[in-house]
Amino acid sequence: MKLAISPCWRILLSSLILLLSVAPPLQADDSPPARPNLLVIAIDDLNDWIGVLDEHPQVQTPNIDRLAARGLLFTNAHVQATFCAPSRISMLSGRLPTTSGCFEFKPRYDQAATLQGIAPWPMWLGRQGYKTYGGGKIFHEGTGAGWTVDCFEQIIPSGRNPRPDTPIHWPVRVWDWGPIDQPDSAMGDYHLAVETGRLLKQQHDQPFLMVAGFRRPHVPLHVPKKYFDRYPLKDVVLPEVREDDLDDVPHPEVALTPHAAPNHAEILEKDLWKSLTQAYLASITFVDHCVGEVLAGLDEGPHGKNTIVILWSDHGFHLGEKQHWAKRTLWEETTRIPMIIAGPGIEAGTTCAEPVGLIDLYPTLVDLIDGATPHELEGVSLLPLLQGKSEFRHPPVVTSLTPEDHAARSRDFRYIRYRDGSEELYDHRNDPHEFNNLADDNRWDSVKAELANALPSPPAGTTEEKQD
Ligand SMILES: [Ca+2]
Ligand SMILES: [Ca+2]
Repeated sequence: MKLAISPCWRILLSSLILLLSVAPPLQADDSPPARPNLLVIAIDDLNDWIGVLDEHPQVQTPNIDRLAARGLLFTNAHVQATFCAPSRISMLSGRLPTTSGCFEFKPRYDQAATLQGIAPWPMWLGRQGYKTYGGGKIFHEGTGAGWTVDCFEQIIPSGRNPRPDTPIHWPVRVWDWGPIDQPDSAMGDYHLAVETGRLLKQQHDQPFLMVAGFRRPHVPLHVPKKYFDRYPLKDVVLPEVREDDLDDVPHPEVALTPHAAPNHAEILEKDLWKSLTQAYLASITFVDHCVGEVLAGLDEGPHGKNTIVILWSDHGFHLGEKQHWAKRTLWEETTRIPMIIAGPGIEAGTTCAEPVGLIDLYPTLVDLIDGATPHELEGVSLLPLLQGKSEFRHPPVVTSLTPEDHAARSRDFRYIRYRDGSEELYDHRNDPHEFNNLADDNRWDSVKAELANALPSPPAGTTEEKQD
C-alpha cells in the first residue's frame, strides 16, 4: 500500500530530515565532555591560619584570600591521615588509610601491595588525555623518586629550599627556624612558582593538569628575612590555649604520639614560643607569595577562563595547642586544612561549612572532567557544592591516626575514639578550640552514637604495613 502524504506533511518531513542532517545530535555518547584545565596548588603543613579562615589575627595571605574570593572556600575541610605521607597517599588514591593500610612513611604509594592497579589521579588524568605537569612535593617521596616522575613532566627538577650553614634556633637541623639572608630566587618553592607561572602563560594543545607542590611552611622554617619582618617578634600573638587542657583527654599517651617535633615544655623553658610562631607565620606569607606568582601566570596567560584552580594543604599544624607541636593528632589543629576550588562555573566568594575531606578530591576531579570512575573511590564528589546546591549534605568526615584511633567531624562536632574505647567529644558551636571534652556527659549520647557510626570498624588483625 502506498502511503499518501499531504504536501503540508511533505514539507514538514523534509524540513525535519534537513534539520537532522545538519544539526549535531542532542545527546550522543561520543560528544566531547567539558575538559577544563586543572591547576592544583598543594601546600605542605599549612594549618587553618589563612586570612579568610580568620584563625590567627596577624597572618597575611593576600593571594590565597584572593583565590578564595574567586571561588568556593571550604571552611570545614579535613585530612584522612595526620601527616604528610599517608595523607597524600589517601588523597591521591581516593582510598582511606583504613583501606590501604598506609598510615606511616612506608610503604610508598607505588610500593603498597594494597594499591597495585589503583592509579593516582594525576596518572588517571594522563590516561584521559590530559598533559600532566608537576613540580615540588606532591607524592611524599618527593621529586625524582617514585610516581612523581611517572605521573608528570617535571616543571622543575628539584624544588628544595636552602638552609643556613649553622642552626639558628634549634640543634636538630630539620626542625630549625629563622630568617635566611637569601632572595626569593634562591628558594626552591619560589623557583617552582615562577616556572609554573611561565608554563601557564604558554599555549597548550591539549587540556592540562599542573600540580605545584610547595614545601613551606613545613619545617625547617627558613625563609628570607623580609617575611619575618612582617611579624615583629615582640608583637607576635600566640594561639589561645589552656594550661589544664589535657586534664580531660582520656588517652594522652596515644593522643600525643611522640615524634620529631620539639617538646612544648622545652619551647617554654627556652622562651621560644613567639620565635617559632613568628617563623611559621613568616613561612605562610612566603608560600602565599609563591601562590601569588602562580595565579599571576594564570591571569596573564590564555587559560584564565577555562582553568579550575584547587588549593589544599596535606594537614594542619599545632603551635603549642594542647601542649603539642606540629601534626599527628586527631584534633582540629592537625585535621583542618584550607581547601579552595575556583574557576569557571563556580560562584565567586562563596563558602561551605559542610564537613569535607581530601578524600573527596579524586571523585570531584572525575566529575569535573565528566569521566568514568576508575576504581572504587571512598570520598564523595563535591560537584553539587561547586554547583551551588546548598541542600547537599556530606557525611561526617573521618581522620585516622592509626588503624585503631579515629576521629569523625560533622558540621558541629568532633568525636574521637581511641583503641581502648575512650572518647572525646567537642561542640564546635561554642568550643572552637576543643577545650571541653563532653564525652562523659550522657546528654550527648545520641550525637556520639551518630558519629561513632561513621568510624571504621576495629580492624580484624592489623592492617598496618611496616617496612624498613
Ligand atoms: Ca605535610
Ligand atoms: Ca580539655
